[in-house]
Amino acid sequence: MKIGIVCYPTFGGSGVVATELGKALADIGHQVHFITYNQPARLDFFSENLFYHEVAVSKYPLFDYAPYEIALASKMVDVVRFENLDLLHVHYAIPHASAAYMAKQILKTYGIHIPFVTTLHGTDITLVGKDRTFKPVVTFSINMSDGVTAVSHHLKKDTLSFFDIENEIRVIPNFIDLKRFSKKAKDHFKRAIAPFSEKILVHTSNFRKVKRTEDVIKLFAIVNKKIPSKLLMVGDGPERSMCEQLCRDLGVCENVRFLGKQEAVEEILSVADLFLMPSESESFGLAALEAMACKVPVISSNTGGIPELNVDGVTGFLTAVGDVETMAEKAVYILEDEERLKLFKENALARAKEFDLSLILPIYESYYQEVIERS
Ligand code: GMT
Repeated sequence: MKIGIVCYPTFGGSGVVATELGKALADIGHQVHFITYNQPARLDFFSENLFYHEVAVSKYPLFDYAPYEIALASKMVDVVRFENLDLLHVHYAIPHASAAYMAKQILKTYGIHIPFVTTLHGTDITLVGKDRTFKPVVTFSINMSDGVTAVSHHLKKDTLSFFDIENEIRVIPNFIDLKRFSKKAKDHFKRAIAPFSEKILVHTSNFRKVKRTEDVIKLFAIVNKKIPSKLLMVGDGPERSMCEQLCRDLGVCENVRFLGKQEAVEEILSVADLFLMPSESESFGLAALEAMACKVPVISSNTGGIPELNVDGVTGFLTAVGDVETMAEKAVYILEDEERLKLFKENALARAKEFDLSLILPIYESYYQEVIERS
């Protein structure tokens, strides 16, 4: 197949999933064309089956807001026409699904029929649940998609409750490439971070409010009083300075390191003993899956799609959003006993294997085929 993929080319989960999916499809012989405003973060190599088409938006003094959606739709029209694509797969409803709908209508005037699949990732739905501004366009573009997928059952349920959806939504969970995400020998790094064999806790995110990064610091401060430990904060975003101040207030600065945005997250996860995800909401929790693939158990909130991934008492623990005391208590329970920690680590990896790319890729492939055949 010749597939066009549209996504946000950033470190965000939806961009990562879209890029990894495109790379995997290219590896098995499909031709994949990425249509984005920047080279996707993990698409930094050459492959004969991978193509990248940049969406450039002109800036004119007249425009307070550059018309990105129109530039994107126009680029989709060009790529579909001149590269003879069979299908477009857009990740994130806003504005990718509505741009795909517009491109599809324009292409009809050239006598070209192109089906498009929309994958919902979470914030595109939950954001609209809170802010109704986008509701008519999102509802329409989901209903006009030739195929719709959601990354968890919880996200599907949320979508059906926020919008009037007539289309079927297929749940295809996110996946992990276990060839890349696996525990690596990084003893020198571990010694540098934790010279006295302290336990290493890790959080990775975009430091937005929804991630509740303050809870990470608060729960670590409790754990740190009981277990010699270090915390690595990976990523960057609006809440970072607040977290740095909180570390100063709670007196844990010397045990917390802010590493900023990192490409090779799997190397950091390779030295970790516990992953922390206290998010307010999370449609799937890809970062937790990445941790589990590197044999790291997860302390998370019991929200959104996380329970479909993290198994309470097996691969980690799930607690109510904001309950930092229980999160800390569960973290100590896992970390204080070496045998128990080992078991949780093995369970985390075993669970991650259920989301291996090799299992999820054929589901996408046959879904594409189904959409092409019926449209
Ligand atoms: O919240 C983020 O980390 C970014 C966001 C995105 O749109 O890229 O992530 C969403 O999509 C990921 C991939 O499907 C999911 O794993 C995240 O849970 C989801 N984020 C939220 O629902 C808050």
